[in-house]
Amino acid sequence: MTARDGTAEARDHALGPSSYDHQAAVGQASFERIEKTWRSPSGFFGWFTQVNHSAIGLRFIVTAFVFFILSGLLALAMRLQLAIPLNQMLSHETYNQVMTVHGTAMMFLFAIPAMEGFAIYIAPLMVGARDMAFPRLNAFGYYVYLIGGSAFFLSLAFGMAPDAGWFNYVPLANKTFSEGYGVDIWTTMITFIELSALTAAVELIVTIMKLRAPGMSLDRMPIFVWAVLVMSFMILFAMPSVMVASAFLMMDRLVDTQFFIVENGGSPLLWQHLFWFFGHPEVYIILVPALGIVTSIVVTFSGRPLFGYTALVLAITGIGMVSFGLWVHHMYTTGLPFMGRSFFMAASSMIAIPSGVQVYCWIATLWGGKVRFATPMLWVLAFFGVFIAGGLTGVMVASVPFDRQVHDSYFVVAHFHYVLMGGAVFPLMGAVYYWFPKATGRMLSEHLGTWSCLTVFVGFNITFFPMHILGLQGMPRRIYTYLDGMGWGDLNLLATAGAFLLAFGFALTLFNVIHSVRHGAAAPDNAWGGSTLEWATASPPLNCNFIQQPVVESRRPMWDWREADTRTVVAGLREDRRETMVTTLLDARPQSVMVLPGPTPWPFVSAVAASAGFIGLIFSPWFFPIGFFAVFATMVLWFWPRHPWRKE
Ligand code: HEM
Ligand SMILES: [Cu+2]
Repeated sequence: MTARDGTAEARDHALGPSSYDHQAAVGQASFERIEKTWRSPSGFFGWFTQVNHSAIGLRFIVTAFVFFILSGLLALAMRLQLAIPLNQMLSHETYNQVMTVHGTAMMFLFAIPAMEGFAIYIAPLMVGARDMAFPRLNAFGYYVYLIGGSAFFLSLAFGMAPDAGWFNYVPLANKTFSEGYGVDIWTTMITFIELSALTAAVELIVTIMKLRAPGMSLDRMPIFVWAVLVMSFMILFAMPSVMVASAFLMMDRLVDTQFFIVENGGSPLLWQHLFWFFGHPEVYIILVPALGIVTSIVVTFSGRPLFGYTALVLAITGIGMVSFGLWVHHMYTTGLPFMGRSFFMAASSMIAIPSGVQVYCWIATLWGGKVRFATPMLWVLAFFGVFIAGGLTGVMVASVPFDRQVHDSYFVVAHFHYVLMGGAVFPLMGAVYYWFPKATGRMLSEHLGTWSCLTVFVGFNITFFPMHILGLQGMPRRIYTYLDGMGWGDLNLLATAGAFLLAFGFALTLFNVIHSVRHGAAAPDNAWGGSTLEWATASPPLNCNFIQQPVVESRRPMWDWREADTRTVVAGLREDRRETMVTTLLDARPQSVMVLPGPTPWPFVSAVAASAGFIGLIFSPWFFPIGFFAVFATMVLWFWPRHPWRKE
């Protein structure tokens, strides 16, 4: 397919149509009517009623990055504590809490919601839809996440945070060994936050399958949208497993069931299976959309069509499926049968194949293009370096004999930070630089961005590379301090210094964002000369996304309209209510028109009721029925039929 695309076309991509005149397309009067129909209410109370995907998506992103900063500060506290032997800055109780909250929050409150946020913000734009399929459910999911995440961090402020690690193993997490409320807070909050992930997944799947603009058949979907689709299905299959696990544990602790208690026939290994059946795919739930981000950036900045579209789609889907067959590699040391371990060892190594295919496609795309090294591309280059290093140590620990040596040592801490920072944080930073102009209508400073990327890259390697060596020297993970004579002091001090450089690098981007929101240079509609539809709307996007939904004729509509914006559009949607096209699953042929609901406070009220129930559950099982009825009551009000158009 790539041969046909040819590179001649690709070589000279101009920056797209500088600005499509959205107003002239429909005329001033219609433009204002449509924008009024789709407008989000403003003001304090208005904020609680907003449902547009761009509003909710942006909130997910901002909230996730706030949790990233908080968890990052906890990481700095840990690094300070570990800088020198026999340090007494943090007590061992505090260290355990800080470590657990850092790990849990980074995974559940930062990485996944940040990916969901970009998916919710960008995917509907990319498929040319006017909003998501269930805008109110979307708002509900956000409030659940916000309240659950905040309660989780508050527990740390009250010194009652969970302290059994992010995978919360039993028997350590049983009532016998973990008294107090910490573990209960963990189990309820996890269940709670997963609820928000599930709602996001459902909406994304339906939006991508049914609301694509006419002509965007499955094989014209941007890779980012494919990645979001795969991520959403993975969430759907993986999350229930950890929800079941934490519900069991909650019941063990609250009403004395015996799922995990050995003396009464329960099984601690059951926890590990249920947790890792979710936990391994979780890593790929984070990684897969990141691969989509990387692909978007690679295509735009190489200025040529993607090499190997089909191969990339198959690789991403393949990674999604294979990742459900790897979970036991976290349990090599639990005494499982030899055959079982061998199977999972083979499967774990196999994941390197689709990963390799992707790297090959990216390199080939860059190779044939004329690469522009703007900031989003720099973050992607950093991603290549870090992520590939993490992948290599991954293949090492996938092997049973090697893993038995380094299990629970700092080698593993180094490995998973290379994968998670490489696979999630670097692409997310790229995404921030790439889509900031779209979301705000302003450019970020390239100068600050370059320095930020460089410092983060160097700081990251100084922090985490030494941990490989510490691990091989035998330093176990999850210890709050170590003896002088172990010889681990120098490398730990180096790692701590690196962590501060790393933090400084992130601070540069934070400053860049805060400054540029107001003072950045104005961004055109298509700020980077991208090929996909999010660049076809204004920057920031119109309330209705597209004043007229475009009709898609290839994989790169924006490049088709490069010379002159000759877009074909959908006409005839009503202006006085929120309408968007519904199309067929495979070919995206027009099928019907969907009317989307507008602003309402009920998702917020419902989320508060659900939160009260969940948080109460930590203290008494009676909150289960109370919460249930409260949520039910708010849902009745939420779904009360009051659509004005029914009267017509
Ligand atoms: C920003 C820089 C970061 C630093 C300096 C850092 C540092 C640390 C440290 C010192 C530990 C404790 C190791 C131990 O005592 O065993 C840790 C654990 C962990 N970190 Fe990070 N980290 C960072 C970013 C991240 C990110 C971005 C993620 C995930 C997206 C993450 C996920 C985890 C997890 C899952 C654990 C394990 C917690 C546990 O053992 O239960 N970290 N990190
Ligand atoms: Cu795994």
